[in-house]
Amino acid sequence: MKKKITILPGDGIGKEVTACGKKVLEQIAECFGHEFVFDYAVIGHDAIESTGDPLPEETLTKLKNTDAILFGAVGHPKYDNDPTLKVRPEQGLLKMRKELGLYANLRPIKLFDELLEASSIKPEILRGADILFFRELTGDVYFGERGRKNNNETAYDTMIYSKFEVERIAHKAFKAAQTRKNKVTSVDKANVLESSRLWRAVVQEVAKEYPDVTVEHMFVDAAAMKLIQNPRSFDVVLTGNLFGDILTDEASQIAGSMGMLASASVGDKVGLYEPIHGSAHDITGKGIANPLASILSAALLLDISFGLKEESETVIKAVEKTLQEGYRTKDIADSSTALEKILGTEVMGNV
Ligand code: GGG
Repeated sequence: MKKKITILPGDGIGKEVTACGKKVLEQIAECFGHEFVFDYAVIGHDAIESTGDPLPEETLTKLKNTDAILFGAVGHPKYDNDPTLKVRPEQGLLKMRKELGLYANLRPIKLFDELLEASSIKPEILRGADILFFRELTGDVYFGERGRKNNNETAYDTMIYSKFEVERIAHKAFKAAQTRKNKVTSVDKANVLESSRLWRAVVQEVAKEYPDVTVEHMFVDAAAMKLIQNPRSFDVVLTGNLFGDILTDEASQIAGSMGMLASASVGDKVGLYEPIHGSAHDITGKGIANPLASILSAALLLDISFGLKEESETVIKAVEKTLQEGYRTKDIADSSTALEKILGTEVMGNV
């Protein structure tokens, strides 16, 4: 199979982890006789520095003409405490999702047995937890009207959803549930928010087309609690952009660390694969970033965009074997782990 993959390293540790994801893809191509052609593009802070634009036109053109995208992260600490900076790295990410129609963000939360002790949650609660989040990605407060008024003393962001936006991601979530445990938990805040009442009504309508799937509706505050209290009670979780952003960071504790969580953003065209973590400038350049989220994102890319199931499974098994061999980065090491075994690109050797 011949395919073009565009690498979008972005900022901070995005560069380090996508380099590892790319090496694993190269290894897979060699082992299975595929030809993957790679090219690069800039986004985020790096792109602002070089072009003034967090998503330059040249990048967008490349992304519209590729078979799949392996993305790292965007962000830079200089923007965190300076509201006067109007052009921000995250705008590149949001614009890319909108322009490429990437409305469904799949975030699998699966704990490798080897990491049972790495989590702050008790092993007996965690064992066997396996959740697939569907986070809506192109609506909600991220794209609603926002601004300032009253002489800049009042700020607002609008939570907004339209029926078609909820429908299309709900169908994806229900279809995925049919291949798993036939259960969808739809998370909203329908006791307070009008956009959530629409969300719930639309999900109830879509659910009628999937009589074999059990659907439950849960308020986001209750879901946040239940995720930690009883993670095994979830199968597919369907939720909006903001709630999904927050809940999946929380759910990373089920998998041991943010450094373990991969994601796939899909819509009607090209697929984009990225770790859920950000640019982590505090650890950039130290060689201690966990590359597994990027490597597992590469596994999702092989499966979802290229339909290469065996190749994808090979990557996941290589990650498993590497963990069994005792390799760890700091974020997943418990007190009993031999820290001299540092997780770098060992996964490649196990492919
Ligand atoms: N790889 C994920 C990433 O770069 N996250 C930084 C960020 O700005 N995230 C906002 C979001 O995912 O909506």
